[in-house]
Amino acid sequence: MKLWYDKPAPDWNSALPVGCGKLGAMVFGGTETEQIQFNEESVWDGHPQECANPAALEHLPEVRRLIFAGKNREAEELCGKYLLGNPFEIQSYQSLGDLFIAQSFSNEVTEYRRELDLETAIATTSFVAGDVRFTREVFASAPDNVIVVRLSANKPSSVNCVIRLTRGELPARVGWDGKDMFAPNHEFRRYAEGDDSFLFSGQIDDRRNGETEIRGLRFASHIKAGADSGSLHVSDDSLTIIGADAITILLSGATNYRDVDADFACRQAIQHASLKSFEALKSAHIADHQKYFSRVTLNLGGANKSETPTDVRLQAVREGAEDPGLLALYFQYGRYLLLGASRAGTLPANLQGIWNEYMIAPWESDYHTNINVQMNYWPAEVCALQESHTALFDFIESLVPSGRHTAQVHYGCRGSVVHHISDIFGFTVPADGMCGIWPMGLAWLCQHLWQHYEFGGDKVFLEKKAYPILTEASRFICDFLVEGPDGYLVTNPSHSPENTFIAPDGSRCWFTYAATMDLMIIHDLLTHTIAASTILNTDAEFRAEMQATLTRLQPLKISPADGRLQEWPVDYKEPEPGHRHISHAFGLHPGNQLTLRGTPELTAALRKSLEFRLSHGGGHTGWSRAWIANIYARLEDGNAVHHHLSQLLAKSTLPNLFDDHPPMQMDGNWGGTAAVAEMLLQSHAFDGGLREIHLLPALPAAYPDGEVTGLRARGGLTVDIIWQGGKITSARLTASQDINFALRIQGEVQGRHHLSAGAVLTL
Ligand code: FUC
Repeated sequence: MKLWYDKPAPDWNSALPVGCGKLGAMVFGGTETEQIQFNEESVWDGHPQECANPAALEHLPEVRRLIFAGKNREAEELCGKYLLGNPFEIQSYQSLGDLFIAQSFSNEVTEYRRELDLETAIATTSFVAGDVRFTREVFASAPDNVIVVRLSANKPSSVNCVIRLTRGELPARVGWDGKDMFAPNHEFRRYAEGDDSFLFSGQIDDRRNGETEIRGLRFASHIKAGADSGSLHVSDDSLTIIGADAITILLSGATNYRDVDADFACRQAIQHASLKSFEALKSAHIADHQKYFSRVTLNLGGANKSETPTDVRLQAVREGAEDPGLLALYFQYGRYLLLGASRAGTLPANLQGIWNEYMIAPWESDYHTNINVQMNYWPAEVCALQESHTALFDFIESLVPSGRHTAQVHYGCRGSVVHHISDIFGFTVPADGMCGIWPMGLAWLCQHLWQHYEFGGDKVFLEKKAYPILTEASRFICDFLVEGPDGYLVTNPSHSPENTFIAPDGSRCWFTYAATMDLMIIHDLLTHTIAASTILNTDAEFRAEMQATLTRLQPLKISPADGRLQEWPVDYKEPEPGHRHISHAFGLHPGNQLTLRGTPELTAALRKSLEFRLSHGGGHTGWSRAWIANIYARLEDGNAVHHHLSQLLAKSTLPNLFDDHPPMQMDGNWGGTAAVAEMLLQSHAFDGGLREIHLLPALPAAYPDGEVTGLRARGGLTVDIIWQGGKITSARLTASQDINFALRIQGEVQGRHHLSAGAVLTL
């Protein structure tokens, strides 16, 4: 389980990531110049501020009236003028800095190799210069909250180097879209501390619109080098080491986001870690990583190509080769990346996970809630990284108070609302243009809270964490819905994420009422909130209100013209028929309102919509392709899953196996990982009211032999499966709680089963 290369990384998209949820780093593996670009999760431009816009509520009735009157274009003009937040933008997540290690060799470098071992979470670069083998190991330690870099050689006194720490020095890294943004917006100083440490410390200058006060976060990074023998000299901008047997460099990063002094936090982390030997740091790191990572194993068969460099394997897949081992590696890499970007107690994974080289990143490297941040966590439960999922829950909870304010100011509604983008400062208002006027973010995010309960069965979590948020989101929805032209309850204004339609007057429009995805998300949310209030035996009155609301919700529609599931309540023409968002698939995946056997007609109609999208060039972004693979898994079409996962690797994957939107965006990695799990195990459906556990629901012909262990199913099951010649040969289901379930294997019903907590079913 290694990514490996026989050359240093020519660029960031080839560098190798390490991370521990709070800190992340990209290792380039250069020989004479090693570059380690690093991140700390809270280095964000911006600050908490009032963004709600009172004009919104004033104009909402007129917007609604115009939309119901079919005057979509006029409504849109009002939306653009009055419904957005003020301000309606967020600032970017930023790189914290770069560590450079310069070494010079008089001899040619040979036997070069750099690799990332997913089992130890260590990036290693090694090469020979003259008669000395040099090795560098880099890891991000969750237990010790530092990045550790170890330089060693197989001959004593051979390690000589100069270490520098910089921030925002590389102009090309400042603005991703070519904008002329060369000066990083920070106040910044670097200095030596003691005789073995070096640091920088500063503040993000977030002044905009003539503001005078700097309210950006303070940030810091410290390094401390410990040389085994040799000499160490520190100046105001570098550390020089001469004649060491080996060196251990500890790198920390922090901001004052959580009300601690950034410098103090860095100093403390370094002091604590420097009490340990390198070996002790390394073994604590490996044990911590393996506690989570080794829960799941996967073998998809195929030839063993581990002797071939990863970029060469990827190139072969681009040229049409089959490489099941590379997909298995990609799957485990997705798990590795989620552990690297998200741990209990950290901020959740953003658009780039935690790895970002820019000061102004693509889409600010933010939290998009109309697919992206959710996709990040699709693999979390099924792939046994449920602790990482909790970072998302804390974040959702942190948005509730600001969302409550937005719900009131913008819509005059109870409850709480989140629109389509957010940052770490509680941003919940509509932003970023028309697509921002989408009040479904919190409602969708609630699915994750519910799923965590479904998989793990933790009632305390349901009561204390999930339910209060579910009710906030549901209250907002109950108030936001209005009666539509057919007497049903509908959302208004409404749009299908990022997609437009042709209105009857020929204009291209965003807004209508009751876009299908809204209806599906609302169905999902209210169904789960009702279930939760029943399980917790609470809020009977509100439960009745939600039940009544659900009954009156506008039904989904199939186009009389062509049998596709409609994306909007009116069968509008589409200016972009291959659009990347397939929002009306929500009910099938990630939701479960539609299932292959439970709602055959709607599901068949959705399949038609999907095929239409694909025949018009759909699936062109990484995350979109990954979603399509998940949808086909729910349609139990294994060969289509295989096709789209192969396309994901071939067309939307960078040399370091990061997802390529383009540009790099990590949701596709996690969507792809979830799709692999989804082809092997599903537990979202019900059969006659009983939870259905489906083994190998969508096994592609391309993987006739394989084995998976440790996947999780809803209802508290851990599942191991072995298959040969395309057929299951054995399976083991271990229950963590009492469960009654219907078993299905490769499409065929296999009876009903009961397992008590701790019991095992062997097939
Ligand atoms: C959504 C998508 C884009 C991109 C952005 C970050 O807006 O439509 O493709 O992924 O998020």
